[in-house]
Amino acid sequence: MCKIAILSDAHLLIQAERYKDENTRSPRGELSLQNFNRVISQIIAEEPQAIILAGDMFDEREKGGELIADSEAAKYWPEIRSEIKRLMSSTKYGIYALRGNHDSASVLKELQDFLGDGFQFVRDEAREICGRQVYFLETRYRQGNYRIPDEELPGEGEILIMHETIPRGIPGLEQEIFQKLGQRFVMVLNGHMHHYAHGPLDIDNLYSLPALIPSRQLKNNFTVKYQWPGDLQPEVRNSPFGYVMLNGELSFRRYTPIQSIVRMEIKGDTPADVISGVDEIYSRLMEREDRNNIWVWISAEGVSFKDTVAREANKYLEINTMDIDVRAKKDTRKPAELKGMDKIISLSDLQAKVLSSMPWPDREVAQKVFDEIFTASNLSKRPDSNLSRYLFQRLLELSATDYGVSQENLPGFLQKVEPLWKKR
Ligand SMILES: [Mn+2]
Repeated sequence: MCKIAILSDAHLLIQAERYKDENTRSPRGELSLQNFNRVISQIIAEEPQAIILAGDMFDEREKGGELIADSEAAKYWPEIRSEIKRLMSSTKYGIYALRGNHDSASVLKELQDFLGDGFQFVRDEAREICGRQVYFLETRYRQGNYRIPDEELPGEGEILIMHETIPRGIPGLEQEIFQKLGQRFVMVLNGHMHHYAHGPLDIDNLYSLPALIPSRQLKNNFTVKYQWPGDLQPEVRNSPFGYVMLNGELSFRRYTPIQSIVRMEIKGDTPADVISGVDEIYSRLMEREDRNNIWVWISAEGVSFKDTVAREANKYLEINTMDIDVRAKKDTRKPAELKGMDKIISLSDLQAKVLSSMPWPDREVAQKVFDEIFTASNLSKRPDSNLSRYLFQRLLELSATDYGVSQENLPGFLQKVEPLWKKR
């Protein structure tokens, strides 16, 4: 039986985001390319006869129907493509690719046109690879809970490659569908989750695939973790990144990235607490020998705005802060009763529902609206025109700058619309 390497979720093209210079690549992007080259060499050294890409290897880069139109991504693309070619040429049967929820079909088609028969983009079809029947179920990913209609599910087969959310503590594709697929196939391999796991949802033949290398899409992966408050001794663990090799049995192959992936968990009661937590941990990071080679993700409780944390973190120029996640501290015990809703829903549930349905940067504005306007005390007031006017003004004040309106223009505008309230 022959060896197949299965790779997933490298998210190669999003490294390019937000770097304005037209000709040079960002240090982050360079590091990702280096990781990619190294992991490709590691895979080639194992001499697999075929390769399967289980989705989100590239990420979306399609504007107005054009291929890789984004000038940022274009700086990375030739090198990514040549590495894919190097990998393909090292194998007997080539590469078979599934589209993930972040991939655009045009990127995969372009690779197929460029690389020829050795690269096949497979959509809701089976292929025989190394004498095995492999079905590629194109992603149906949606936010929240979702199903795949029965008629779109494959019949029985040997190996299933898919890219959906496994609902473990988070909403996702209904468990029943995973169970059904687990009964129809000998082995089900699912990307998207970024963590290697055998038997999630108590389905013995279901495997969750790891992310190949670190990318902006971290999904709780880390190699070093700091928690504040605490003794600030970091928790260090083996790299969760890598791929799987199918050779009779399936096994996880670890890839150790060049940089350390640092996760910071800060729990404060107030924004000031959070800032001192950031300061204390960053001072520790500055003592590390690898300080120029770490990617930091911050998760902070006790503060409403990313900016508050970012301003502090950015004082440490040497440390590369990738992303910040904030959660205001709330009294979640009291359910808010909302007029006009048939169910009583707690304010924090309502907030979670609304925020998860919105894209950035709207989500950031909505967060402010929840912090400052949709408070339990405002919502329990009598809904008269005075309250409406107040909420309207606060909403404008909070969101104006996010939508490119200067705060200075607001008082004049509010004065102009004031008579309209009085007419009601
Ligand atoms: Mn995905």
